[in-house]
Amino acid sequence: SAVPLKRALISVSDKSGLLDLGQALSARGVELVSTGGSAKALRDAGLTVRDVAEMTGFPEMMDGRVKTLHPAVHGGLLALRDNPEHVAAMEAHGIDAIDLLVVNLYPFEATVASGADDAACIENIDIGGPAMIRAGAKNQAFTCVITDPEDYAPLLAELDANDGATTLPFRQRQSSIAYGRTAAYDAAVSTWMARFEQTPRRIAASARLAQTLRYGENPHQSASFYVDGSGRPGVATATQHQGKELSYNNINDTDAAVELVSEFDGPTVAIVKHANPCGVATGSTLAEAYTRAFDCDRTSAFGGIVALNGTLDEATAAAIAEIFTEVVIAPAATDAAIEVFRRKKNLRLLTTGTLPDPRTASRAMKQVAGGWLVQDKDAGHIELADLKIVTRLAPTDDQLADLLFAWNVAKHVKSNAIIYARAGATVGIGAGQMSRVDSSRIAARKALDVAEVLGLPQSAAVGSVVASDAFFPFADGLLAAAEAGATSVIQPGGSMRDDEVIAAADEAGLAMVFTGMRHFRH
Ligand code: 93A
Repeated sequence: SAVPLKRALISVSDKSGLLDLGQALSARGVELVSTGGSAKALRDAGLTVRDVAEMTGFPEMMDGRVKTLHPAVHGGLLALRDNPEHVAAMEAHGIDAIDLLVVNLYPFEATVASGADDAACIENIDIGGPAMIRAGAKNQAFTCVITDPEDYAPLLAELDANDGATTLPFRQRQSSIAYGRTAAYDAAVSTWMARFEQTPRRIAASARLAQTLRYGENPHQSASFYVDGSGRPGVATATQHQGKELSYNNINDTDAAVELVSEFDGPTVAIVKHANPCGVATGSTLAEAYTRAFDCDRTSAFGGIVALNGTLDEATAAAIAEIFTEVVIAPAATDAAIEVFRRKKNLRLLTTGTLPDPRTASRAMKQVAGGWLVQDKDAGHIELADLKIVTRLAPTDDQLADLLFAWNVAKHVKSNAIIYARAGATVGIGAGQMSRVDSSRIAARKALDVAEVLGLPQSAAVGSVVASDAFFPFADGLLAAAEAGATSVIQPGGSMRDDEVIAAADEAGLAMVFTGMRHFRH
């Protein structure tokens, strides 16, 4: 089952590690065949490369849409070398066996995430790459497929350990990775395309009744839960490990909680009540993040929904179990964590497998009397580079990190949303007020409560950053935040009175950044 590696076809968009790999393969006497950009990169590094166009006898054409879609390539990937008919066909048509396929795909997901226009997204749907990956992965008896630069080193180790050959177990493992990759890739394409599909009528057509609920938002309302078949990870597709049935409000709140924590990379926990977070925090561990989130509003956290963006471990479960919690949702849970909850009969534990990507496009519907409002889900995302510093004073790096943290929380808080945050934890959240100043006041009030709970000498908002989901129409809201102790501000900007608001920020010694994006949520 060991197949000596004589010929490799390399076609990669992500060229990281390419030259080292090319050199290592060349040094082992492997013939390199490659597509345009990859061939050029290898050649520029002084390696000998055969163009795939020479192998197919066709030039790469139609802006690269057709490069490798040719029997000379697919025959070389799919031929069973121990099948005399296959071998005869290779000889008759001059097809060379391809022992190794190294492909990574056009960056479709990243292109969508960058907010590129439809034409650019479509051009980044890779056709030839997945076709080759699937062909090579099917022919795992002879062809080894590598789809991730992370697997270059294991490949070379495999060759070293097997006298320049690949073994069947290695190829089988790579095949499964390969199909995982093309499945995820096509799922991303389908999800992106589905944004055109999701009219209320089509959603209704694909909806499947998942659960008849005991009642709706209130006991006198009957209700049910439908899933839309999109497969988006979250409350609709989660596995429930224990506890009684989810209620209508549980599902609604759990959804808000999962979507919120999915915005963050490091260990992060959100506690949600009435579809708003009452505490969100990062930490060096999830247990620490939970405690910090809990400290933001210990009263409201009672009977809340806790969402984690990482695997629920025993320590975190033990901390959560100290108070009454309705639902805990995480991508996964350790056996020990599950064991901690087993005694808590009223607590529902859900795992989602993975987290939803907050940047994937989808549609959101809301019913009004006599109709539906349909819009893109708010997949807006702000990075450091998007921020515009508008005050004389610039935020420090720590403040910038907190500003982005608070901003990402604000996206998930009902408008008007005002969030005070410090060191990667909310210290005061003002939600759902008709006036922004009132939300500011509530958030500041909460920061005083936090100080009392933690025994701080002054408001927890002192030295904090503040995020506002929409612009401050007047300076008053901003000044209220400064008075509460905030030292730096993130907001969309775009008010008629921006100049006044910026002048007030300068006057108050605040650092302020504009995002240029609003996050209303109603
Ligand atoms: O446009 S394609 O779908 N048509 C093809 O025939 C094809 N063959 C390989 N894209 C195709 N590829 C992709 O080109 C590979 O999956 C890889 O991502 C990329 C490498 O191109 P280059 O070597 O020119 O940078």
